Amino acid sequence: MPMSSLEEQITAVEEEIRDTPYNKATSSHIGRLKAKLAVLRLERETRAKGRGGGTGYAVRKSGHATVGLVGYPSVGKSTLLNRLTAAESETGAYDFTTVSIIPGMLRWGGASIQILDMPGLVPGAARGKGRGREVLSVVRSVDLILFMIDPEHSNLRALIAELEGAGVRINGRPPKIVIARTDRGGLTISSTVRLSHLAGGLAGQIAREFGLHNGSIVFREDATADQLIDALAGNRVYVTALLAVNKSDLLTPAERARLVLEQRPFDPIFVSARDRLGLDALVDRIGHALRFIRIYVKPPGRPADTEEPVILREGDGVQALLARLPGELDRTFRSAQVWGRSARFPGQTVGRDHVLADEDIVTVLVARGAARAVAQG
Ligand SMILES: Nc1nc2c(ncn2[C@@H]2O[C@H](COP(=O)(O)OP(=O)(O)O)[C@@H](O)[C@H]2O)c(=O)[nH]1
Ligand SMILES: [Mg+2]
Repeated sequence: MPMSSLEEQITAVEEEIRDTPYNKATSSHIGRLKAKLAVLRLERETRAKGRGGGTGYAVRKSGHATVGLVGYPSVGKSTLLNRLTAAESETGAYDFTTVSIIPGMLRWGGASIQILDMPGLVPGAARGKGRGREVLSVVRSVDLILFMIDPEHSNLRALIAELEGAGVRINGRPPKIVIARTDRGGLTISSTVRLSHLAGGLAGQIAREFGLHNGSIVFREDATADQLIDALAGNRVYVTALLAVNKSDLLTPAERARLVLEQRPFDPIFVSARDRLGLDALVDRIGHALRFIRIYVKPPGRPADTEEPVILREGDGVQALLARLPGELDRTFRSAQVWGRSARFPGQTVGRDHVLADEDIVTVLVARGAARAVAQG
């Protein structure tokens, strides 16, 4: 099948979905179309990867977390980046001044946060417009998306649709659906709750669009067709997003109030990058949203280093701590001892998979014969 034909099929299905009014009678049909579209988009990704596109785009991640700054041209992304960080991002009053992804670094508490200005994310990015594929692959890897709008460009719908189409789910969580494939035996669908969106065999029809004919699907929530499609596609990323409204120096209180209503469920942060208004509050919101945790390393037989905690993220475990410490701990690690909220009792002995909590104290023990020095954070 030649390339254009795949693009044509994608466009045709997108149009059919757009042109079909949604109601009880059409919901199954739309569910199947969405499944078909998801499968075609996966095929497009596979082909792009085969051509060497979409992977290994040259943005070196550094710091404790990475934030992607996403918004239409001229809303003030470069100005903000320059205000918050030491980045050298071009600014101008016209569109598309910045042509590549520009990184900057900012500090919050003990954490360093990398911010990437991603101007190439425009409608049509998934088709490769404006280096869109590369930009989308970077967005998929960030820890937080910071959307930016201004009073003139406040409708994020097209950008969010572009992200959704690339498998990015904003402020969501993975659906509670467990899928297993087998070689034979047909498809079993079961659920622990009543399924109100996927009745009438729709779940099975969607599964078959994905080539799932044998195996099982277990629903642990009343999932929608979209959620089932996400679970079947398997390559979705769930990213937290915040919304900043820039150029708020131009807004009247009434316009501000209108934007707050319009942008629900976001809780917008009003800033003026030019006049440096609201920037501390913005950085605080970013820092809290990234859910950093502080780990105090205690070398064996010595007090914990409470001056310089190791910064990790909520959900990180001992393994992530090892990666942050000097030495070859990944190889020589034997066990760890933990004091604090994640420990069942003070000094509990744990392994690499143990999930840590904010302000835990950890001693790393290495295998006998390995260098005993466990450096401080
Ligand atoms: N009034 C006002 N103008 C701003 C503000 N921030 C940026 N601008 C102006 O908006 C234009 C576009 O800014 P730029 O940072 O290049 O936007 P980008 O395309 O999103 O990177 C420039 O003329 C900036 O001076 C702001 O907070 N208030
Ligand atoms: Mg710019």
